[in-house]
Amino acid sequence: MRSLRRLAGAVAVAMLSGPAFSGCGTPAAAHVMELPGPLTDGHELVPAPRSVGLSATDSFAVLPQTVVAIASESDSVGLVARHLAQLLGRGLGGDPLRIQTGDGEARNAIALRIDAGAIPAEGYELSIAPGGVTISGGSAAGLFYGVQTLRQLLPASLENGSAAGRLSAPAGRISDSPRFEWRGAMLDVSRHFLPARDVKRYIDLMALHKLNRLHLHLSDDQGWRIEIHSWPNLTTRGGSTQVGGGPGGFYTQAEYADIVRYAHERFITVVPEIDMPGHTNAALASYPELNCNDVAPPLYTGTRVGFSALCVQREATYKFVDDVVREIAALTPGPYFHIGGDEVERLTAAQYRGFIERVEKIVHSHGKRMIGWGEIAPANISPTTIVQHWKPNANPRAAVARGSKVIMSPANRIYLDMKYDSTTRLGLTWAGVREVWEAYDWDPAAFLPGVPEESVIGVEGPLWSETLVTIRDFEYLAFPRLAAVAEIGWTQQVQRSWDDFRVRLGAQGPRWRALGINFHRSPRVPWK
Ligand code: TNX
Repeated sequence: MRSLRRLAGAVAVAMLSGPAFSGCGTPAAAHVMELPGPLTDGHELVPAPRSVGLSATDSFAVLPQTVVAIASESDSVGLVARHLAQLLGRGLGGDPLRIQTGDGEARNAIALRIDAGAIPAEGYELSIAPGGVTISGGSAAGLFYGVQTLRQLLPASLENGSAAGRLSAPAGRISDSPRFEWRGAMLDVSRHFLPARDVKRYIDLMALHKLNRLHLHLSDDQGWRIEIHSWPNLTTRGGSTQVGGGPGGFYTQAEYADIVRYAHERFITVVPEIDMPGHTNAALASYPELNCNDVAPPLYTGTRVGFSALCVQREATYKFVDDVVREIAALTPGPYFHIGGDEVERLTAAQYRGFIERVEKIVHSHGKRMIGWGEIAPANISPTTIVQHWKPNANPRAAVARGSKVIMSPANRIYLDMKYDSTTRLGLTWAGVREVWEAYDWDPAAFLPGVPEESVIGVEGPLWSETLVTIRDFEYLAFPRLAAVAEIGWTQQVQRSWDDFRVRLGAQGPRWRALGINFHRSPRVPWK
């Protein structure tokens, strides 16, 4: 694997090195370069790009007078330009860099442009020369990913402005695009509530590694976390507690919309989940009429699963689902709505299937594409519905055979809430204890019989919060494993190997420290 990567890298350098990179020697020399630390095909990027050729000698220096050059500020390219100008300005310890619009030549500029014809939609080409940088994106999202790569080529001190005036990136060329369209992370904000500012921080950390889907688990037995105008008790009562009995919390619709906007500006699509028909105690406790016996159960602050279910034989239940999906869909520009569907023990198989099939129609009537956990696979769902695989020994192939795509979140690999080892203070162990190499070293397209590459839409790392209270707790279980999820989602399988990844992962240490991330120092990783 490693030699394959080296070969691919060498070919890339040979193909890409041009007059701008007079410092490039032979391909072997280009790999050696003067980047600090152990060799990793000449770069320390996570996720690894498709092809990289970096100069051993030449570099581009970012100065306070460096400009970000774009054709026009009006569109989403302007958004990326402002993001870059702020990132670099802050890194230099000052104001955002100046943004220059128009076609004129700019000296000492970082030029951003769209080249939709030649470059895949989420792809980019980054070319760095001593006199200037150009990032071409297949779309604004591709440009944004090119910006994240440039960021990782600059010193970690960029992240906290501690290297005023000394930011430089090696000259070279990178050509890149992702393997999968779905590169996701899930936050369980139900078992323990995370305020909007913490969700935004998680979004920032996702963006650094080119993740593009934030799945928010907004309801469960222990808490309902999003305001629904037509059913106000869901939050006033259902949102009033959490695991262990703390104060809970919820997002107003304005706060949720603000999270969605913040994610969108980082090219991350928010995927709202309302878990049903099970995992619904918070809703059942808020409205007696959702219960078959018209009696609202008490609020629940434990961690058992499977005991709750909506009254699926009542029409009122479907009015409830319709109202909730309608209000959330109206706040969510992304195309997806996740209906949960997991771990229902209180219904017959026929009742469960009937419910899922009817709810799918409701989701479609509000213009959204349905997603559900693996349990929905046997129902007669549309081929547009996406199944999220999680449970060991449960194969969604029935849905795959009917055309559905699968998000791969196998609990025994990338459930980020599993402990790293038996000594980890936070987390659970039901799917095993998982160090970062186990989270990294598998191929989503070769994991489940009957679920080939073309049926896999991507990967997602869920982070369940039974044991997590503060954002620092969430970070500790997510990092470094979330970076493994990001590379599984982005990097071609032939380019991936643990031996190579561990070195690049170790190189993230200074940047993660500069960002204040509370990360687990996994053994076998040469942390810098
Ligand atoms: C299983 S994953 C669950 C969650 C728990 C999680 C803990 C899934 C669809 N259901 O309700 O929080 O395990 O790891």
